[in-house]
Amino acid sequence: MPDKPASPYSLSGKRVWVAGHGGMVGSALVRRLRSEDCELLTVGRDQADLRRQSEVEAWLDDAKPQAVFVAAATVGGILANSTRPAEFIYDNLAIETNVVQAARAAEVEKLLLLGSSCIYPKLAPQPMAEDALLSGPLEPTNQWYAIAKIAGIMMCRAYRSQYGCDFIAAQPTNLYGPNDNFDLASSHVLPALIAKAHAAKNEGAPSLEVWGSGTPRREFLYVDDAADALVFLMKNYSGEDQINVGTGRDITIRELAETVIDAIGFNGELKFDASKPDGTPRKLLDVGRLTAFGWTAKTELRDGVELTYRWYLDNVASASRGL
Ligand code: GFB
Repeated sequence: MPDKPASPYSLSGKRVWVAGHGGMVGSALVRRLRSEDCELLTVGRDQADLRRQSEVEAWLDDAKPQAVFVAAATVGGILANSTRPAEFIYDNLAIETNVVQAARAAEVEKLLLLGSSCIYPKLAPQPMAEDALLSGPLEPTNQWYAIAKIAGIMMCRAYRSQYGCDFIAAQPTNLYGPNDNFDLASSHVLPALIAKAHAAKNEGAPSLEVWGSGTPRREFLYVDDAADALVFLMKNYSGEDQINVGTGRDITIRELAETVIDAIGFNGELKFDASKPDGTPRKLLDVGRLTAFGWTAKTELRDGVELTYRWYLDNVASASRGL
């Protein structure tokens, strides 16, 4: 396998920092790393705001992690990306710059930085292979976030090239699962549809609103599968390319909405709101390299939606009822 280290990087006995442990991906990494023989490190924003270089340096100096997962990011769906561009570009550039530089200074052995599938050009050939990076213009609705994530990937490459740091990047597709954001103004499509279908079912509403035309195609990966892939790459990959992490299968937003309402038991109609943006027409990752390394996703979309809905019922719906 190309870029495979001579022997896998062992997490055994290592001090492993998950930056962004409170988020959807970070919390899945924490769950996954519990089955590794490593010492897990986390830090709250009150102790180290990752947008502040001195706080990040002080934390790394003190905690001395050997391996770092950079899952911290300011993220959001299509609306949040287009209405809060400054936050998306500043927060993400700052987090990546501070963590990567401080990790080098603290002699971290291995670092994995998470990208996002919006780094690839709006009209990249599908499925999108790793070498589609920087081959064309970005999708305007999320270009700010994409530019920041591209910069993070390039930082890992630059630090590998100039300083010999074993810093790698992985490129997950659209993720969903426990700890997702279900707020309709800032969430991604899948948690938004879960929250809407749940409300529509409880209210006995005749229909549910779906943004856009329903024709864009997206690929969805359950976050615990993503965390498993990230740990796999931490152990088994050392190279400069960002490695795609996905299922290799996509569906239309209409098909996704049908799957969600069926799983939740809402029997009304879907109404498409053409005044809302569609975003990029298709986003499917080419997962050939990851598959060749020996990793494939396990959770079927329908099962993942059910698991996520159960988490939503226990953690979000119950809280909003004051239970
Ligand atoms: O998941 P999403 O917000 O972001 O939207 P992207 C995906 C598609 O679902 C778009 C449609 O065509 C939306 O118009 N959609 C339908 C909805 N109903 C809804 C709804 O109720 N809420 C939302 N949010 N969408 C994101 C980027 O792009 O992809 C991020 O904005 C990130 O930066 C992420 O890269 C992976 O898939 O278009």
